[in-house]
Amino acid sequence: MGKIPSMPIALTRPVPRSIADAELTHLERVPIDVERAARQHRRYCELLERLGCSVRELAPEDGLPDSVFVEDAAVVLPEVAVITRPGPRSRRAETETVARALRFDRELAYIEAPATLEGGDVLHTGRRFFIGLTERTSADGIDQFREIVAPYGYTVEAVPVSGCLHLKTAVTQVDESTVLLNPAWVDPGIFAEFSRIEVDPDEPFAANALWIGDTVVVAAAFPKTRQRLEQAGLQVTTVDADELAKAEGGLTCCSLLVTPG
Ligand code: CIR
Repeated sequence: MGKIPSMPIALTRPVPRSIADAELTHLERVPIDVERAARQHRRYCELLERLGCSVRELAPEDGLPDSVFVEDAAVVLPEVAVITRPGPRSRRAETETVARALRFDRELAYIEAPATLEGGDVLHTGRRFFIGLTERTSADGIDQFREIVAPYGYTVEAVPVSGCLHLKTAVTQVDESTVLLNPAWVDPGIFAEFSRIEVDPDEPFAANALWIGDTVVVAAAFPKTRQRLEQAGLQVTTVDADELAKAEGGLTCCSLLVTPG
């Protein structure tokens, strides 16, 4: 009998009441409609379920303005979960509840002070990691990550990023052999072994797409990039995320995918 495919778990956390105070680095602060952001987030979670994820929602953390962006708090591999150390002080407490949620699924390892590392900088493909060297992820954070994962046979490459928050703001994987990227923010040459699709120049933030199973999720605000992906033969679906984007969050950052180990 064939192996029954096991669904990835998607950890999520609801939009906090304080999201208007979210950290911003490359965006101007504009008012955020909390109800609308929460509605978009619920639709996003429903979409994850439809795509075959088992959504496990953490308790809200209304006092932590960026707590909906759970991707940044951990990187989960089949062998270990690396609990990160986010750059901004305001985000550090987010990791405690994420670690607690993961402790029965995985052995935990920690990025230790003074190093910093955020999950949004970690692009995982097969046995390789590309990790953005950014304002949020320091060189010693990358070194610590490498030491944690090397015993399991993973390699780690540091990638310079400029003009955006995280590596995955600039590039994400959209199938086994293809990345979607914004060449203004990351050097496409680093991904020479992949087929590369560039975002439409009018849609710089479209590079943050979420690949689940045989579907690529793109924010509804990026129809031109969606078209490029479809022309490349990829199956694409969209979700509204423009209210969450005002807090400088994309699609990958609203879930932490845990593939059964
Ligand atoms: C921050 O600046 O930390 C949040 N406002 C946005 C984090 C987005 N995270 C991600 O893309 N992985």
